[in-house]
Amino acid sequence: MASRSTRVIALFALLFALVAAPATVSANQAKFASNRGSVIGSVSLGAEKYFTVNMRDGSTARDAALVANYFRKFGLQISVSPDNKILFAHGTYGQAGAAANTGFVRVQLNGEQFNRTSRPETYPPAIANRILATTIYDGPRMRPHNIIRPFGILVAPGSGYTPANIATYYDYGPIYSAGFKGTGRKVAIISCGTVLSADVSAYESLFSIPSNLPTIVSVDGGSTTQDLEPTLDVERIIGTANAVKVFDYVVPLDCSFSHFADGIAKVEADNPTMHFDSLNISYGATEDFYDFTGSDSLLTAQHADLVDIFPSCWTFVSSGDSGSFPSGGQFLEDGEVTVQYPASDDHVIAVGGTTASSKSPTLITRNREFGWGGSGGGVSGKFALPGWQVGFPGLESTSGRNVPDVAFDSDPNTGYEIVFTPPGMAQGAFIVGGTSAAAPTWAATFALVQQKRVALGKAKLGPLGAKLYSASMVSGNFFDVTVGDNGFYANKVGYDAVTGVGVPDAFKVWTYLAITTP
Ligand SMILES: [Ca+2]
Repeated sequence: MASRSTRVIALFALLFALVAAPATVSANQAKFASNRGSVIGSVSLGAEKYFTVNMRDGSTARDAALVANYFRKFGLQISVSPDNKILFAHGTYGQAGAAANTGFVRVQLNGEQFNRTSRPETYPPAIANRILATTIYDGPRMRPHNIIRPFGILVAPGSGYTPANIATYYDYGPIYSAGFKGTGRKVAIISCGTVLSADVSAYESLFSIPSNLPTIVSVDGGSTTQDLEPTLDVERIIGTANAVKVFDYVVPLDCSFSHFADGIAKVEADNPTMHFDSLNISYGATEDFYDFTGSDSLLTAQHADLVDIFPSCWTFVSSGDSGSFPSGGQFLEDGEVTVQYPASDDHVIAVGGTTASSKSPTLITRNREFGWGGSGGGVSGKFALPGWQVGFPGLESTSGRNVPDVAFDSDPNTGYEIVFTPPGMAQGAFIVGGTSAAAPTWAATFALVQQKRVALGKAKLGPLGAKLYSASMVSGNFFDVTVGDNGFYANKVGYDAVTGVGVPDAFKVWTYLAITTP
């Protein structure tokens, strides 16, 4: 473990610019000419290829076997999820292309290179009728939602918030004092790249957390290269709930839409036996980008997996770090206002961000907490209001899904102290923010709720979305963020598309969800 004095700050900070372009709120519904990118090369037919196949609703074991056998005829290895809803395929691009009657090309779009199908997939009718979507099209990259503190502006401790600081600021102390730290609960995360045990151990040592290392689950070949995102996720989860068990579903470092969707599929396939309390996703992509690049099937596949995980496991998704505008490189037209997927899915809790400033770097108590300019938020062009938003006052839209639902500190200028070893460099402590820090904190908080409910002999909480919104109507449960904006949308009294219903008084929300709620 490097000492605090060897901390490396902003060494490879993501250069991040919020472009305050004129906004057009109707842009979500605009019809964009699809742009499938410029072809820059071919894809080797012998190259290794993983993908998943989502079966249509109501599929039986017989249906799954029929489709599995179809793909096997082309030499692909197929395994079927226990619920017969997903097939996991492994083989080559040549085999995948032959089965789907398509080919593959390497394309470049907005400076990003990826593999795509050369024409739409087609199957014999008996197969096509049973398939909902596949992840054969690799697609562009999902974006992680973390940012290393760029300037060292001190509205928080100089080394970023520690777990104890956050416990003080957001009132977790009484939960911990009552003996609830996540024992027996499980949280899954999906990440591109892995987390090093040495970093987690050093973090635990730094903050006197008992040893609790994550379990790594490799998906699509996985990756052994460490990355900041899962490191932040794991350390935020165990920093919030020391004893919760984290399962990191690691997909390849390229972070393609396809690999990421396969990660969600694997969590769905495992959940009936693992019984996860929550799933954290700290990645996203501009919602319209799926249409734009012709990769809608990849959104369809992710959505189907999230629906099947819900509500036995609640998914918490970071809303994005580019405010109400598209994520980096995934712009569609100047000034477009958009949200990111999967935060915009109607079966997840979308988590936005605040700037949680303290009285001073050493006096950790709320000074001002306002909406963080980077907090993703707005109105989905793809998903209607989830049930828990129907009829709720103050929404930006009464037809489209409003993003986010809740928030937590995310401004890298406050930031969290995280231990990480950048590839090829020494281990150090970093100050990291982004809505990626907020989503895992909420996922861990929900695990604390379920732990208390189980201890009381209650059923695990199902209708979380509705209960969070009703909790926010009870004075004191949430701090309503009323100052700030994320570019297009402004904070206001009540719900806003920057911070949702606000940030929690953790003990009061925990009490409401675990004890007050039957
Ligand atoms: Ca508000």
